[in-house]
Amino acid sequence: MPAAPAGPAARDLIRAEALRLGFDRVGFTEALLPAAVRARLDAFLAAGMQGGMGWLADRAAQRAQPRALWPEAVSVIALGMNYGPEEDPLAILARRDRGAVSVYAQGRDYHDVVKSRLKQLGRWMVQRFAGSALKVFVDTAPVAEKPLAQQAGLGWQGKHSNLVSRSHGSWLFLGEVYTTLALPPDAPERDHCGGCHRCLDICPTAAFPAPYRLDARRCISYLTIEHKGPIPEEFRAPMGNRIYGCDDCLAVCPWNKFARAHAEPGFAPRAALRAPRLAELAALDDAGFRALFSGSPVKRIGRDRFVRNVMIAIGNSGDPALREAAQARAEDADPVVAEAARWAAMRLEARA
Ligand code: B12
Ligand code: SF4
Ligand code: SF4
Repeated sequence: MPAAPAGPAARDLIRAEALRLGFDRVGFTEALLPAAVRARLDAFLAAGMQGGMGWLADRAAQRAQPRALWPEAVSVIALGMNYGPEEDPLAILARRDRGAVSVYAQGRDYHDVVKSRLKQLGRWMVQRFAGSALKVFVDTAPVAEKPLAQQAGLGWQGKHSNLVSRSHGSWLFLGEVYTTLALPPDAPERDHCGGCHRCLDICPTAAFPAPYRLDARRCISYLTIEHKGPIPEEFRAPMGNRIYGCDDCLAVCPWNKFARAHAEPGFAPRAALRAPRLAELAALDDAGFRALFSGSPVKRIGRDRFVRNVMIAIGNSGDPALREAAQARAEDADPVVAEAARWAAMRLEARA
C-alpha cells in the first residue's frame, strides 16, 4: 500500500484525539530504527541475558525494525500513559509480614486499559483518514517500544534501561500505532541522566552489568514474573518481600519529582493488593488465586509461581509467626512451591 499522505495538520488532530482519549504523552517518528537497536538486542541475546524469555530471540528482526514486522508501516505514533503512584512505592518493603506487589500490577491489567484506548484511537484514525491502515501494539508484540518512544520524543532510555520522561519520570506505560500515514516526526529526546547512578546503586540483585544494560536473569521483576522453576539461592534473600515485580530502580529516579499521580480509574490500586498479608496469600489455592487476581496482570503467572514467591518472602520475613504458613505448604502438590516452603520454614526455624 503506498504511503497515505498526511502532514502537520493530521499530526495535530491525532495528538489532540489521543490526549482526549486519556494518553498523557504522544510523539511521532518514522517507522525506522537505527542499526544500533538491533546490535544491542543481539548483544543482549548473545550474552544470554534474556534467560528463559526465548520469545525475545524468536522475532528479533521484527522487534528491532518496524518494517520487518509490517512492511507497509510508514510512521509510528508512540503513546505514553501515566501510572504514577499516589504513595512511596518503596515504603512497603519495610513491612516484612506483607507482600510487595509492584505499582504497575496493583490496578487493572494495563494491557487491557492501554489496548482499549489504542483501539479507540485506531478506529477514529481509520474513519478520519480514509484509505490509511494501521496496527496497534502494547507490550506483547515484537516491537522495540522504548527506542521508538525515545525517537518520538517521549523520553530517553535511562541507565536502568526504562524510558524516563521529563514530565512523568519513570511512570509511563508505552503503546504504539504503526500507520501508513506519512506524519512529520517529532524531535527525539536526548539523555538527561548525566552523572546520576541512583538506579544502578539501589538494585538489590546487582542486575546492571553496566549503565544502560540489564541482565534480566538477575532482575527481581524477571525472577518473580517470568522465571519458571525454583528461584536461584543467591537471589532469595535480596528479593525481600517483593512477590510480583520490583520498582526500586524506577522509584529512586530524581526525574520523578516532576511526576504526578495517575488520573486513570483503571490504575487505582486494589485495596487487597496494596499491602497483602503473606499469611493469607500463602493459603491461596487455584480458585482463590483466580478470584483474587481476576483482571489483574498477576493472574497470568498462575497460582504456583505466585505462591512460590510468597514462600520466599515468608522466608525473608524474620517473623517466626509465619513459620506455620510455610510449613503448611511443605508438601504442596507443586514441587517448586514445596521446596520454597521448606526453605522458608528452615530459615524461620533458624531465627526462632
Ligand atoms: C522483556 C521485557 C522485560 C524484561 C527485560 C527488561 C529489559 N530491560 O529488557 C523484564 C521481565 C526484566 C522486565 C522488567 C520490567 N519491565 Co518490562 N518489558 C519487556 C519488553 C516486553 C521487551 C523489552 C526488550 O526488548 N528488552 C530487550 C533489551 C535488549 O532491550 P532494552 O530494554 O531496550 O535494553 C537495551 C538498552 O538499554 C540498550 N541501550 C540503550 N541505550 C544505551 C546506551 C548505551 C551506551 C548502551 C551501551 C546500551 C544502551 O542496551 C540494552 C541491552 O543490554 C517491553 C515491551 C516491549 N515490547 O518493548 C516491556 C517494558 C520495557 N517493561 C516495562 C515495565 C514497566 C517493566 C518493569 C518496570 C515492571 C516492574 N515494575 O517489575 C520492570 C523494569 C525492569 C528494568 N529495569 O528494566 C515497560 C517500561 C515502560 C517504560 N517507561 O520504559 C515496557 C515498555 C512495557 C510497556 N508497554 O509499558 N521487562
Ligand atoms: S526492577 Fe529491581 S531487580 Fe530489576 S533492575 Fe530494577 S532494581 Fe534491579
Ligand atoms: S536514576 Fe539517574 S541514572 Fe537512573 S534513569 Fe534516573 S536519572 Fe538516569
